[in-house]
Amino acid sequence: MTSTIETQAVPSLGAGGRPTRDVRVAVIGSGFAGLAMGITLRQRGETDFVLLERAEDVGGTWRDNVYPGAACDVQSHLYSYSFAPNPDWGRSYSEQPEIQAYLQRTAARYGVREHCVFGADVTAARWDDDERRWHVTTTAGDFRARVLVSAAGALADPTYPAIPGIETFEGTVMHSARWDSSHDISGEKVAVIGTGASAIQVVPAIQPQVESLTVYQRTPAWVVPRTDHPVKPWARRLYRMVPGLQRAIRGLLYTSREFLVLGMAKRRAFLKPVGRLAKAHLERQVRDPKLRKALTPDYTIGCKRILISNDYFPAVAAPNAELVTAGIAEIRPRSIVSKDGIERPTDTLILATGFHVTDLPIAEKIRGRGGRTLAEVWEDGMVTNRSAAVAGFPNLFLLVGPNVGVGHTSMVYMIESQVAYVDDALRTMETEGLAVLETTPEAQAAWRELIAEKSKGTVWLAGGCASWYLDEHGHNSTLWPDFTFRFRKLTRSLDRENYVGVPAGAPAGTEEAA
Ligand code: N01
Repeated sequence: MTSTIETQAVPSLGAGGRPTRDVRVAVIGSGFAGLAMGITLRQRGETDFVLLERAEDVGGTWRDNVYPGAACDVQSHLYSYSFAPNPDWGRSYSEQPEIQAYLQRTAARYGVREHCVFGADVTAARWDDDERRWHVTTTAGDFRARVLVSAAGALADPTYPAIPGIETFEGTVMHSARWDSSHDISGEKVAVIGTGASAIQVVPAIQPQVESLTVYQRTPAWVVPRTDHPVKPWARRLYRMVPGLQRAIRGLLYTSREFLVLGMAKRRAFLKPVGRLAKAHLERQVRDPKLRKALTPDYTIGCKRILISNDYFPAVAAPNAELVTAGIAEIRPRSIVSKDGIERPTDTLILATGFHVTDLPIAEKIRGRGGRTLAEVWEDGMVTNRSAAVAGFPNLFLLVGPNVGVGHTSMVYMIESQVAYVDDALRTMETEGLAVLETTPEAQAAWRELIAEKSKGTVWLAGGCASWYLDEHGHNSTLWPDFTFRFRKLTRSLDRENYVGVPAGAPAGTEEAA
């Protein structure tokens, strides 16, 4: 791409008079989504872009989540880029180090690493109507970009529970996504708060090493068996020799997982066999009826993420482990007191309490036309056109934002769909010579309506659970509530009719008139 989006050599100074680097495209984040965007830009010859990364390495959530047992619960043949298959996956469900190494390798192989600005935490991004550019302030300098792509991720910023006294705790506190590998928990009295996807991986990984393990459960999870196995060397050789085989397996995995959507979003009766599988798994693994009852959810399977594990229940049932369901009354400097009045001495407290998903912190930092932040515009719920663009925020595209989440399949599929859409938007700007591309409020309203319509009667809304899939108003603002191939179809190319474009060179103020 030689002259995609209007570029003018306007010298500028950023906040505090600091020099500003001009780029065509600034991408926030270098996880799966940011890297995919960077790779796509590179592949079409664009070199004038940066990936602003607050950490010192690529990888996003796979760089950050280094807790013991961290692994993917989607098979690697599917949970990887379609354009970069890896015949050498060591297991069917890869562990965090292998996925992180894959991302590092892929970033280097596609020449994206050199576009990363590490240590660049985006503190503010402001649209300037006169310049028709984004001013992006980071901890590693200021940038001015024609187009801003937020790939900051939904599982990026941990949530810390507001439990009385938590700030007085004198032992070690670690969020699962901020694991301190230098801290040795061997022989300690350890408490884990949470029973989500992260907790059920960390619990069995640490249970054999600690003196005692207390799991504080607010809501039990439905857990199904994990069919994980090492990939034999001959199979890896075969994948290398016959790449089509890996593609075929990917296709099979994708198709079989889409069947879950039938039960989750169309007809809940289809979830019954999955529920029976989970129940049988629990009955097989937990003999104690009291513990089994405490671990049995009272909501429809699929309402919260279905978890996969073969070793979570045995770990909770181990002699050194205890499941506490009474709720936490308070945390004291060296102990935790549950609501039934029992005080348990605690050396290390692990918070497997999830992430800011429905209140994305990046939304507080991005200011569109008129100076309002995305968070302010989204006060009544996150609204977008096609989960990618927001009216009043010209030349901004979101990846892994509202209503692209999936609980049943690979997020990478959704990311690739979104990147193709943004890529088409950039091409449109190039071919039409546009300086500004902005979606309309009408398109947003229609997308919101579509999501609400598709969400009606789904297990996420009607399954009888509370989950981070729903926002504070009870709206589904996180999940794509249909087959993922339908999302891909709807975002295959830019819906140009839903955008207002301002040609390069048009006088200032044209935006409002358009
Ligand atoms: O977080 P969660 P997670 N007091 O929000 C509990 C992805 N992921 O990090 O259910 C007591 O799911 C909360 O209780 P409740 C995946 O998309 C993927 O585990 O709200 N408890 C819940 O049990 C996943 O969905 C992989 O009642 C409190 C837990 O903390 C997402 O990350 C692996 C509490 C939070 O569960 C998040 O998973 C790991 C409080 N104040 C994660 N606050 C893959 O394999 C919260 N809880 C791809």
